Amino acid sequence: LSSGAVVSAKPHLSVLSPAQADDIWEEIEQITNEQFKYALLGVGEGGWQLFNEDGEMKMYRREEEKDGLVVDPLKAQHCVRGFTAHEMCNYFFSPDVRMEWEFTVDHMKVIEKLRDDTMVFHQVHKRIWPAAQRDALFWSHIRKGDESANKENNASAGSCDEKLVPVNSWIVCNHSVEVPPVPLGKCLRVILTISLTCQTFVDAAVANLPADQISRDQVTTKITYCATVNPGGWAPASVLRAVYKREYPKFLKRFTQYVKEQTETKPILW
Ligand code: 16C
Repeated sequence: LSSGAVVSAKPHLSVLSPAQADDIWEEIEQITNEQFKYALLGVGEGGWQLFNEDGEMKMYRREEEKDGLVVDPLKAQHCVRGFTAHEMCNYFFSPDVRMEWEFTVDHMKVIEKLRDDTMVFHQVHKRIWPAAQRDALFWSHIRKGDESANKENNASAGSCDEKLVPVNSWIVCNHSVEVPPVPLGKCLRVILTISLTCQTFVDAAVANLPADQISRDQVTTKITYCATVNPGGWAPASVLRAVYKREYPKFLKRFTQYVKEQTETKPILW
């Protein structure tokens, strides 16, 4: 763990009523499906502007404001060799490793574990002067993508090498909740919808081999990271856009590198 990090990965007692849990499940189903489709739409339509490019990594945004606050949606695409969609999504979802790669968080806690694949997190983020400190309360859900999406997106490896064959896809979706209630303290609460959608491809030359005969350097994952974050209260637009511009590329580069290092000596998790 990074020094000074306070992590609590163990939830306390279940604090959601059955009715609240039902509402969350309904929302999880709807938002996760929506985010999956939204990610696979790519950036061809929707007025996306490229604002950062670094090798295969491309970041797009749309300038948007709501009630005078900057809420620019972001869509980032990346293509990385050496690990699978399942591996990337597991590391993004797991509270046990979050503080090893997530440097915008001061401390986090699992508030509720609804199931192994679904938790409610509370995170207090680092403060950016002169704005007030932010926290976030959100459900996080991991699941395997619809098989048909792999076939439909056969041609959409995008900037990845054309001679790739789709294998599977995974998504982690994070979305703000209001329950169970967590006091604000000194923070303003951001409202977020963030998804990480990953598609595993293998080199066409090995596509017919059994999985255990395929090596890491024959595996490519196409990553689509989508984020819409409402800052939840006043912050200067110039500061916000500067933070976006700096933090998103930093996060995606650091996180993909982290997953590469973590997986390189382990058996492949398809
Ligand atoms: O998706 C990411 N991480 C996930 C696991 O933590 C999760 C995160 C959600 C929180 C995203 C926004 C929280 C507000 C951050 C406040 C600023 C921290 C910067 C500290 C710099 C030292 O889905 C990866 C997240 C990647 C980074 C996101 C940066 C977004 C900036 C949004 C600005 C909001 C208000 C800031 C007020 C000045």
